[in-house]
Amino acid sequence: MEKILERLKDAKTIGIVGHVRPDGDCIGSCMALSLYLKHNLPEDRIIDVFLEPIPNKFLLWKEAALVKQTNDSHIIYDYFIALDAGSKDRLGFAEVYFNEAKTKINIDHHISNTGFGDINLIVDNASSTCEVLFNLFDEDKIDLEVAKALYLGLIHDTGVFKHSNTREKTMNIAGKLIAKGVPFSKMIDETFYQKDYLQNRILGKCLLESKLFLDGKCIVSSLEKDTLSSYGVSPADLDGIIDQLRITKGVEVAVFLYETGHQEFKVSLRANGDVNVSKIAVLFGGGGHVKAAGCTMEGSVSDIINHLTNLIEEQLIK
Ligand SMILES: [Mn+2]
Repeated sequence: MEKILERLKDAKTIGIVGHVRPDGDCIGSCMALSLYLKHNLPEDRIIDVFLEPIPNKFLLWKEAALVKQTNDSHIIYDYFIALDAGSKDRLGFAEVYFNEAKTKINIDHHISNTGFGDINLIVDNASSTCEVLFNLFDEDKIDLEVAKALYLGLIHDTGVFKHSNTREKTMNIAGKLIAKGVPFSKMIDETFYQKDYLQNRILGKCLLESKLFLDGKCIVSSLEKDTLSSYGVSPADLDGIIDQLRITKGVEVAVFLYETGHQEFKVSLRANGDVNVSKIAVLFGGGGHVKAAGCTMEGSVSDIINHLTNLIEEQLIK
């Protein structure tokens, strides 16, 4: 597998794709690999990146403006590389290029990866796809722009080195990237923690109006459609609200719901203790992980909360 980059040296055309609704690791790994190849291969090579629109906060490289968002050109790539995508259907509009490419490469860290490439490099104990890429690269050839991209993936997939996927190796890599001059304080603030004014206002409203249930072991907050429009926010502005609810002292389960259609709610669940929230989400056609799951539910806010708190209570008293 270390020979992957060796093989790419002979390629005339290389395509790179991440997954739909790209996150920090997806964008970081696509930018890292494309810039690394561009900076280390002869200039006549065609290296294209395909991604859905990149959120403004992740536009950290001038080359991000060259990322392609359509599949209307007809080109069969020598190599097409999928990054951070657990299955082929996650590739979105660029899947057609992947399917037609002469050699398909799949690099990822999801344990559930289906191995859909001709060549697959799945490192399921790596914190991020960026960590996998770091190990493929020649350290001396990693310049500041590539280092920034790799660092972005590390901080986003580890929740800034907080999640359990953070290993000693992850921190060692982060240290090496910092030594390359990555502006880490600024990147962490501006890509991870920063909220705009509207996002802060809606977070404040959710916290102010949150309610405790089950002797303070469960916290719930909800937003109806009218509120979303009167505050001028969209679902993307609600990221992080559930995490703020979850860290309330004494809380075992946090629930956040917002209305997506008439009496239809998107529900997020987070657990601190032993409650398996995935089990609850699955009952309503959703899913996720033991401590973080989601589903869509119908009914009034009070009915949904009743339903959920009953199920949470059942697990709490076991
Ligand atoms: Mn990832």
